[in-house]
Amino acid sequence: MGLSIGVVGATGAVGRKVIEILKERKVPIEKLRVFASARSAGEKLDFNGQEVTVELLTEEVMKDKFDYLLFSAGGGVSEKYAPIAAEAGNIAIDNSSQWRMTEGIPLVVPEVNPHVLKDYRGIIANPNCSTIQMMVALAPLHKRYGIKRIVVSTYQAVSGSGHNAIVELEGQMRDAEHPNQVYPKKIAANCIPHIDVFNENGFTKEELKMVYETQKILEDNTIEVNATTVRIPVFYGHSESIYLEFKEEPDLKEVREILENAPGVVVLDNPANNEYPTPLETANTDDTYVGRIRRDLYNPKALSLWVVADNLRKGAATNAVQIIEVMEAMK
Ligand code: A2P
Ligand code: 11C
Repeated sequence: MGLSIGVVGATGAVGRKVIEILKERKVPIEKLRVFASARSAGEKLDFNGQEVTVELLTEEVMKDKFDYLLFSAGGGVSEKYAPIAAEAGNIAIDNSSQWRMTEGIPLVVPEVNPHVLKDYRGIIANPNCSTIQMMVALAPLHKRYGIKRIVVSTYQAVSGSGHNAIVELEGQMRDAEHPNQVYPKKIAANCIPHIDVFNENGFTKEELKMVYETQKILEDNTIEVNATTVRIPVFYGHSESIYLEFKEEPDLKEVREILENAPGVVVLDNPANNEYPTPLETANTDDTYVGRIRRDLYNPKALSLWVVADNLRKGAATNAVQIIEVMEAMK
C-alpha cells in the first residue's frame, strides 16, 4: 500500500518543489492531495503526468487521514493548521519557523539527527534553509573535534523569499525601474544585509534562527554562533562563508576525509583548477557542497569553509521528503 500525502502551500515556490521531489525520489504515493488558499483553489497541478486539483485549505480537510502532510504556506498557516492535523493523528512536516524552537517538537536534518524521529508522531519541524546546509557540512566535524564557535556570513538566493521575490529580481534585471515590493531595497545589482525582521539586539530573525536551530540540532547550547545573513541577486542556491573554532586542533587532511565521507556532502575544493562550489553550478541538486577548506592564519584550532546548497531542495523540499524516507525506514 502506498502513502497518503498532502502538500499545503502546493502552489508556492517550495510546495511545487516538494511535489517535484516526491516524484523524483519515487516516494510510494497512493494518494496525493494539494492545498492552497482561495486564490488558487481549483487550479490543476501536474503529478506524474496526472492532474491534481488544488483544494482549499480548511480545518476540516486537515482532520482527514494522511500518512504525511507537508506544510510550506508560511508561519501563520502552520500555526493554525499543523496542530489540527497533528491532533487528528497525522504527521505534519512543517517548513516554516513556527514550531522549530518549541520543546518536544523535533527539528530534523536527516543526515544529522534522525534519532529524534524514533517512535514520534505529530508536528516535525524542517529547519531554516541556511541552517540545514550548515548542519550537513558541520555536524561531522563537530562530532570529531567539537565546535566552540561559528562565525557565518550568508549569500542567500531570492527564491528563499518565495515566488514573488523571483518575479521581482527577474523584473529588475530587465528593467532597473521595476519597483521593489518584496524587499526594502532594489535587489538587482545589489546585496541586502537584512533577512527577516530585526531583533532589538541588532541581529535579524534569520540570523538568530541560525544560532538557536544549530544548538537544538547539535544538542549543545554552548556552541557560539555569530551570523550575518545577506540577500544577493541569485535565483537559486544559498552560499555561506563559515569560520569555525574547534575545541580540538583539526588535521586538514582528516577534515577533508571526514567531509568526503559525510552523508549528503560533496567536496569541491581544488582552487588551482578554479574548483569550488557556486550556486549557479550546484543548483537543482540535493547535495551540500563544501570548498575553500583552509586553516586560519592565526588560530590552529580554527578553519574556514565555503558551503553551497540549493535552498529550495536540500534547504526545504528535499529535507522534508527525506524526513518521510527516514520515518518509513524506521517502521
Ligand atoms: P496561493 O497560491 O493560494 O496564494 P510562496 O512562498 O511561493 O509565496 O507560496 C506560498 C504558498 O502558501 C502558496 O501555495 C499559497 O497559496 C499558500 N498560502 C498562503 N497563504 C495561505 C492560506 N491562508 N491558506 C492556504 N494556503 C496559503
Ligand atoms: C530565506 N531562509 O532564504 C529564508 C527562507 O524560516 O523557513 C526560509 C525562512 C524559514 O529567506
